[in-house]
Amino acid sequence: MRSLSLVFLLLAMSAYAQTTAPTVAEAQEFMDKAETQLADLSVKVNRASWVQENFITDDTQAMAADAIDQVTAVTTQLVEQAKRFEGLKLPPDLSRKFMLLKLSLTAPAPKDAALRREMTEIGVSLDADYGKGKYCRKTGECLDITAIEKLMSTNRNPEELKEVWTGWHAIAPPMRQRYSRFVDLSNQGAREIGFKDTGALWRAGYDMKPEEFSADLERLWNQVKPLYLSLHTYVRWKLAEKYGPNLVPPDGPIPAHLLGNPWAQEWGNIYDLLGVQEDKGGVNLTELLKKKNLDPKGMVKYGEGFFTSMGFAPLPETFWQRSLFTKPADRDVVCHASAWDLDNLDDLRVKMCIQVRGTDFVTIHHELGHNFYQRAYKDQPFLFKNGANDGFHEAIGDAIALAITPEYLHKVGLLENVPQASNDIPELLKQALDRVAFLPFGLMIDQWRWKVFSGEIAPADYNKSWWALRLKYQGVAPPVARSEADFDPGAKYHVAANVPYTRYFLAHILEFQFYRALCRESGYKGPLNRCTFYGSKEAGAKFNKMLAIGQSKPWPEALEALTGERQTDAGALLEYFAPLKQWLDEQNKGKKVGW
Ligand code: X8Z
Ligand code: ZN
Repeated sequence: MRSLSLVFLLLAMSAYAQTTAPTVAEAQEFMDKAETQLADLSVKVNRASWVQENFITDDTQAMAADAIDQVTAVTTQLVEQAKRFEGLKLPPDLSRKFMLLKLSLTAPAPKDAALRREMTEIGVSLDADYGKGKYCRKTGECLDITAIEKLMSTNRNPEELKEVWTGWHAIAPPMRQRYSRFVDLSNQGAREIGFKDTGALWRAGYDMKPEEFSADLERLWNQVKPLYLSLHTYVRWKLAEKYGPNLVPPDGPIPAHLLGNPWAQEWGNIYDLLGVQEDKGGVNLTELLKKKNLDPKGMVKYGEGFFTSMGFAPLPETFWQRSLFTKPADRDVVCHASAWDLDNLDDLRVKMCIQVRGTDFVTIHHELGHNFYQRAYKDQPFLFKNGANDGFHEAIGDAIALAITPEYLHKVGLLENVPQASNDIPELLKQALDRVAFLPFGLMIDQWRWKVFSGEIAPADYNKSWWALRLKYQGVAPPVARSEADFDPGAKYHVAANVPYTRYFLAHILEFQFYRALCRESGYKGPLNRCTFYGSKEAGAKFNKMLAIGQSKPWPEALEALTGERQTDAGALLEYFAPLKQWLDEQNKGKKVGW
């Protein structure tokens, strides 16, 4: 009898707890438990995904899907339970955690377990299909994406380029149905937790209203657009000289297969076609690396050396044991470069199929930027272990890579003689081909995806709208007629793998802001493009201040900690390229701008 009344009492108490207003203490307790649980599950997902991306098989796919399904289920449930605390006045840190919890799934899932599982399996299968993607030529030779990128960087035969471009894009049509189902399922999940759609959830991660964020992007794009147009005009003119006006119309878009890259996203590989006279030996990074006989691991060592020179601790021994630096010959892996933090503490790794060439040297610094960021915020609570916003995470290593100047290369023994700074136009052009050409590409991918998620772009228009945006922002066109039998977005890793992309647009602006601030901190005076802060402990300490904040504060505070500025702003980028802009406009006189 007594025990029965105790049960009633307990039941009554718990019903009371559910119906009465929750307290801040309860919210705190809920969040502490949630963070412990999520941290634990994240390690399992990391391990399963690491194995899946390093050994793509049906089994590893199923195992990764299990782990992702589990963390998705738990997060969805926590978000649901967290509704109880809505409207409660919480301390800023705690309230921020509730917000971040809601945004933590890139693909929010329906509550229905079968639908959630279906979505997860589609997600993993698209990522795997991209990783396995190959184009087999008539000769029987099969090219994976690493080989295709390599070929497209140096081959200048338009017919072959067209063949390979078309071949790579043929990996994607089988993804189309699954992608559109994935969009529907994820949208359902987003709506169930109070967002209009998954794109709206993505846009909510910038400490401002989603509409304000869209407006901010427009402002930034308008800041850099004149520079992009000048570059586009010059490159189109030189390509028209090389390939003839039938292939490259002097007043139209540039065919996307001629820009040295499968997606026409970075154009540095066609630098040699631009007819720029290099006086007193420009710096060819690929040659320097080869001359030094560097292997992939040796290249990563240089990257680490830059960070340690600024006062960051060396990478742990396990980084060197567990990372993947070269493409294994005997199995499928996702070669698209990535940086990992398996245990949210010290188990840092990169996974990258490194080739000994300049662009990979830059990408290594990019990836290490992620790793050093991860370590700098490792003492934050779980939900704050992230970049101030996702653009910050992408910009850290890029800011370091900007400091790979001739002076730096000389200091570390890779370059004998430092060329005069008097004519840096060739170097600036080389940089712009990668970093400025990228800007409209970095913007258009999510302009497409946000509309896909909102339903403004229907599945029947996926490809048409993709190319309309490619034309609008980049001024590029497909080399062969496209139709809705194609699914060209799926031939880009981040679409297949559902990785938001606006982060890279932001990063390409932020990296110059970070770079300029680090230069100032190191005491550098002189033209911005010649600054390196290699060895500057002052710059390192200031950098670390921003990095250690992680996502614990709204991003303007993190930005201020390093730069003193609270707005993302392209001023530093424009300052860096000012001499080039002037030069391009002189060259372009009389040429049509735009398409
Ligand atoms: O995906 C990446 C990194 C990994 S986070 C290699 N990037 C974007 C891309 O390759 O499309 C870096 C620049 C843009
Ligand atoms: Zn990255």
